[in-house]
Amino acid sequence: MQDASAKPATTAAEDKLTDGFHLLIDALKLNGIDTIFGLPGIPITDFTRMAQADGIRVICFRHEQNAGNAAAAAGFLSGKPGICLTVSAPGFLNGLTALANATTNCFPMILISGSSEREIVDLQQGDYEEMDQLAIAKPLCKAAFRVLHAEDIGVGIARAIRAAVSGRPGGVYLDLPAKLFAQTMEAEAGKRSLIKVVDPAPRQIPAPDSVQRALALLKGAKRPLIVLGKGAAYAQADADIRAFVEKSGIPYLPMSMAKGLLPDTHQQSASAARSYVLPEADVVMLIGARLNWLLSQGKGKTWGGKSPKEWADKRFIQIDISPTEADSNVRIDAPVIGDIGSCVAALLAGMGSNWAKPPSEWTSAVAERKDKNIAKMAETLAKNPSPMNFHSALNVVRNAVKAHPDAILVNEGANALDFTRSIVDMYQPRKRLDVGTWGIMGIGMGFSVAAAVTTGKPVIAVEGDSAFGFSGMEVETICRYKLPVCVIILNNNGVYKGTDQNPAGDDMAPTQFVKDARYEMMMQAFGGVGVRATTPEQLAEALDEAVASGKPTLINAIIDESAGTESGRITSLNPSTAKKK
Ligand code: ADP
Ligand code: TZD
Repeated sequence: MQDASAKPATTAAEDKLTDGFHLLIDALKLNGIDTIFGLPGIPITDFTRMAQADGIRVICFRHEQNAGNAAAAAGFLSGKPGICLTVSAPGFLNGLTALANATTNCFPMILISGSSEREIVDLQQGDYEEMDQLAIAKPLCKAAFRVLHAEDIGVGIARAIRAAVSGRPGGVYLDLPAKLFAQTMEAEAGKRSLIKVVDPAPRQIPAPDSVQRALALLKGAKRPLIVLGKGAAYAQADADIRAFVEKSGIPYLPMSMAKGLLPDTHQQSASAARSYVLPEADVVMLIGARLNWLLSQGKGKTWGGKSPKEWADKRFIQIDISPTEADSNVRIDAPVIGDIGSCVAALLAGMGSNWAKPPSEWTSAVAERKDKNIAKMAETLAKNPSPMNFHSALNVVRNAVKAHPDAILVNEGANALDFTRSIVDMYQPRKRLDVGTWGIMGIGMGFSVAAAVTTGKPVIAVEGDSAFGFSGMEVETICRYKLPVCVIILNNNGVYKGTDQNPAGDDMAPTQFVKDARYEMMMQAFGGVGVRATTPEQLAEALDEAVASGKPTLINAIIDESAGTESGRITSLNPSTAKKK
């Protein structure tokens, strides 16, 4: 029986053809890509429909930057490149910030943008959304490609995947002119043109002598320290990393997105003694962490140097996949170049069975500092001031993450970031996503959507009220896809805090927002749950309910508007004027 409502039967000749739309879908599926984050419009709207019809999950956003951030986070969490799909010029530019941020953070993603007529763009004759996108993307990502012919789609996707995930991961741009989508070719030939990428991120085995050099240095150390960075979290070598740290007995510091690789409550964690271990250590082993600004470039007072730029008397071991990372700031005495999984496995094997733990003077001195600071923090967390402050609110989040260690914590803001990082312990790898290497605001809702879609676990997003504003419209996206995301806004009425005053007029100060803003109503507007919480009890009740129900929830947590300092812990990066009024 023929179904009268079925689409018109294709002719035999049409059956033998395929086109750009379908080759692109087939190429992505062939390579295990099952999700696209994007925003439709000319020339990609039909592509989103066809991809969805073909079983790819298409998650559409309200702004391309958030789709791009989602792709980047999906890339970090899964090790597969996250895909962001946008329209030409303005959509492309909106996605570009996320692509640049992904590259900076070493997250694999591919930004695929439709583009206008090449002939018109190149002669600058004024096409709809005219822009030379390839040229603009090139300096901001690892690689950029354009595909002009349908038979090259397979190669284009293969090159984009390899560039995104091999070596140091990063962002890739793929330019697809509108005409390409409708180009047809013989289906059989099309199929043969596709490439299933074999071993997209090949292991890079470290040179055995580099491993020996590193172990010798570590063995001779009196006050060794391990620093785990987000590269270590990305590498998905969790068991070996933990085994290596435990077998070595060396205190370790996790960078913010490496928290949870070993549980933050681990006895070797030196997080609570950071300002003691950095200057005191004599040998430091970096595993997937760069000596950039987040680590004071490896020099100066943070590291025990006497002046801001002085190199302290230290030896560094650096494990990284990028050979040019070593010596970028200070001398690296023992670079170990390879993928972290292979490097850590080689180190473990090389340690033998009777590795001596570090001297107990060192480990007990670290433990003493740490215990003192943890006790001090416990005292602060036990206080219950009115109005709430960062500590009393975040104590609630700390308990919730302890109860739900598989939940993913997304975090942005200034004080909201610094306090969350130090107060909320993480227990499992890759459960913390934050502002990363740039300290960028705006990742919040994109990362949350990706975390929920990629893992299916509950997501708790702790957001400064300013930070939330950069991607806040995506609460609609969260409601539309019914994602288990609970957004907590630590609302102090402004950027950093809400108490600045304009000394010269009626406008509010540059850092101030509308007072008592009802952010929770934004979530209610789209059918989610919105709660205004003024006490830790109210916050705890709403958060528990959100995690239990999995319903999209926004908690407007009202905190003391005078709480917070300018730029949080990086106040000193603000230039100050020498001119007196
Ligand atoms: P953090 O901000 O946590 O200190 P960074 O982003 O500065 O971390 O550093 C991450 C480092 O990890 C980068 O230098 C990158 O080259 C490296 N890296 C990423 N993935 C791997 C991997 N699979 N193997 C080895 N190194 C990696
Ligand atoms: N724009 C972008 C894209 N990134 C940035 N980092 C900033 C601006 C500057 N900035 C920060 O570095 S933190 C921050 C801004 C605007 C917001 C801080 O306020 P908040 O958090 O309300 O989010 P706290 O808890 O009140 O500090």
